[in-house]
Amino acid sequence: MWHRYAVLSRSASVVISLAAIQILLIPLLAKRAGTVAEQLSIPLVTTNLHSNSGSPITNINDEALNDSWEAPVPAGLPVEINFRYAEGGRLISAYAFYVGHAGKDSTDRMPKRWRFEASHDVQNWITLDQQTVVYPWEEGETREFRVNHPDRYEYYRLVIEGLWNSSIIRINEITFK
Ligand SMILES: [Ca+2]
Repeated sequence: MWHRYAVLSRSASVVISLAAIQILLIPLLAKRAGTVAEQLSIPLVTTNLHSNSGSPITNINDEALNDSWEAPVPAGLPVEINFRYAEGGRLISAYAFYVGHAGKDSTDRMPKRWRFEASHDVQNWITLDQQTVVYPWEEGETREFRVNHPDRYEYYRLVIEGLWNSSIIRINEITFK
């Protein structure tokens, strides 16, 4: 603080212009920090399925619980949902599914059996978790699953091999932490 007083005693106008520069810089710096954080935390999401119109795959990780990703699943085809993070990747220690509020159109269309995998190069994948759901999904539920040996990866994917009771997949949101 001592130099602040020194500046103040020298010239009030210098203090005023310094304050003005700070006021101008603060929003610029905040915006830059926000952009970097977004690049790190928001992945590029893709799928091997053709999504229904109005229900794009990006709905699955858009922080909106009331919209959903939906797609018909051809018989015998494993569903892949791919998440790519910016260079440097991201550590994920748990993931969670959020179920919508549309009755069986939400609960029956949820996954039943899947693997959660990670990769550094899209060639070699390691299984971080695999699940077969035993308890029925409930409307509005958030169900979290923990990851074995969390580490920092650029690529993650869910390979879904079965749905609860439907040939259409619908997921409102997947979140990571
Ligand atoms: Ca959503």
